[in-house]
Amino acid sequence: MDLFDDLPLLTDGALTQIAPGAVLLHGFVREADADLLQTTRSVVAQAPLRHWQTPGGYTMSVAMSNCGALGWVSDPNGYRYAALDPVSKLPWPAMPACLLDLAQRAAAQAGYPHFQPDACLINEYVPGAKLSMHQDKDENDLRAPIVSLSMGLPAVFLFGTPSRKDRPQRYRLVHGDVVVWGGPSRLAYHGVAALADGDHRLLGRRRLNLTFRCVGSA
Ligand code: MD3
Ligand code: FE
Repeated sequence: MDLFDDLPLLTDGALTQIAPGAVLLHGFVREADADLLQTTRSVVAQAPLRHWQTPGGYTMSVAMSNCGALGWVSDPNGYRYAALDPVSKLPWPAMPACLLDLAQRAAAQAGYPHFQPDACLINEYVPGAKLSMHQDKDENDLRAPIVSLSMGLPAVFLFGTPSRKDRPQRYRLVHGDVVVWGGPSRLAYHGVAALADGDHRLLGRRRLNLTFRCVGSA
């Protein structure tokens, strides 16, 4: 009998159910990480990362860009999905095939075989950057999951419930992890704690997070 039989295997390829409908695929990107990163760099070369203003009048510490038909943006009038980058007035870069493929394979592995994302939000964190607790509910089809890919420095992810009052659980998300958030977890409150400093072999003092979404039309 193996003493470690009942401990979760947090190795690449392992899968952890973190909540009903939320599945963490440890190290899902495997050796494709440098290619995915290069592809992400080519997207942000066309659509620069920006610090949006929130409706509350704050400047976000996380810098954001998008690829795909629609992109998430914010200004003092509110949050929305838009087909054009409001600064350049250009369409967002198309979603690169390798990113779409990764998101679809992850969704299928988590039990969502027909995932067709039309938006990919790219978040860049530097040490100290954080994302306050929020729900993602501006998408029209809430039956579709959101797929997230973490790259670079590790982050402490705060994962609550659909009720704002419940205290969040904390999870560490590391380079190469993919999480699929659907079903009962789709409207959970969540956020990211202030990024701790560090030095990642590919990204230096940064974390990138990509979230793939089905926004659809209203
Ligand atoms: C759980 N981004 O962009 S990804 C966001 O690490 C966002 O940049 C975080 O929250 C980040 O909106 C978290 C994981 C994530 C994304 C969407 C979710 C978790 C989610 C939607 C519902 C529940
Ligand atoms: Fe979110």
